[in-house]
Amino acid sequence: MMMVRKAAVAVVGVLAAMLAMAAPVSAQVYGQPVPWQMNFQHAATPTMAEVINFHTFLTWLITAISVFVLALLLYIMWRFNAKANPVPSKNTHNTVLEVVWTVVPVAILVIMAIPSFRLLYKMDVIPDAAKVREWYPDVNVAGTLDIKATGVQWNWSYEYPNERIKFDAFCANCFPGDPVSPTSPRLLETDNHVVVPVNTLVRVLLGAQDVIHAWAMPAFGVKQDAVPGRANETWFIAIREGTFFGQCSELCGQGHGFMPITVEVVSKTRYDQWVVQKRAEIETKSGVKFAAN
Ligand SMILES: [Cu+2]
Repeated sequence: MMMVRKAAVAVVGVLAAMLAMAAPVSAQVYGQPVPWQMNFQHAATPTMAEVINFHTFLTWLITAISVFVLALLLYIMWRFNAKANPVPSKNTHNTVLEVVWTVVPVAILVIMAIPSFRLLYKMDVIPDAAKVREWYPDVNVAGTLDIKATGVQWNWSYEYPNERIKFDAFCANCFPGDPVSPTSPRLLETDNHVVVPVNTLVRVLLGAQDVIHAWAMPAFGVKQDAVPGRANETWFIAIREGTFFGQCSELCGQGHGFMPITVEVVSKTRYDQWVVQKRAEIETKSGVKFAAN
């Protein structure tokens, strides 16, 4: 009896933990992996919301297919075993059946391919604000921002060309003794955050200084290679404020695990303050004043 009670408590505990993982997150979102996580991180962009929906759709589809195949197998074991069916059929062909088992899987693949290619297209093409509104009518596009990210062995360098801001982002807690906290997870926190305003179409131009890196941000549904000598691009529009963590996702050498990406999504007001602050920082460091514009 005691064992049963213990098992029941364990099951309830696991279910509660799973529910807690699925529960909506607080206002201050930290897009980062959690222990025992089984699903994606919460979507912070409409693209990621679409990726999650597509994944859910595929999961149901493959579950239905697996259950159907299992049912067929069980039926055959029950109906056509040597005892139940002592005289086996001598049939070798059945044209109708063969057409069905070819056409139905092809139809299923087409059903999967259409939303898949539609989503891939949206992720690949850099849209303008009007296009984003057309794709995601619920999203309020407040403006655009261009960022240049360069992969370097082993850190990311960022440039905001229109704001004339430039900085490097190194891992802030990759090494023994570095400070780690729940809001500053190990191997994910950088000393300089990429700060972007919420509801803004951010276009990211990607390059690399030495070898291939990849700029990946799971909560944004973004993963794009940064290739030396080649300009790649990607985009996102974050619709939730918070701090989000990603990593270089192309094996780039021994320091590959130590070049995380931290993106802070803030209000437009806070972003404008950050730009002023960052420029002042750059002026102090370089001793050169920005020309008034
Ligand atoms: Cu890497």
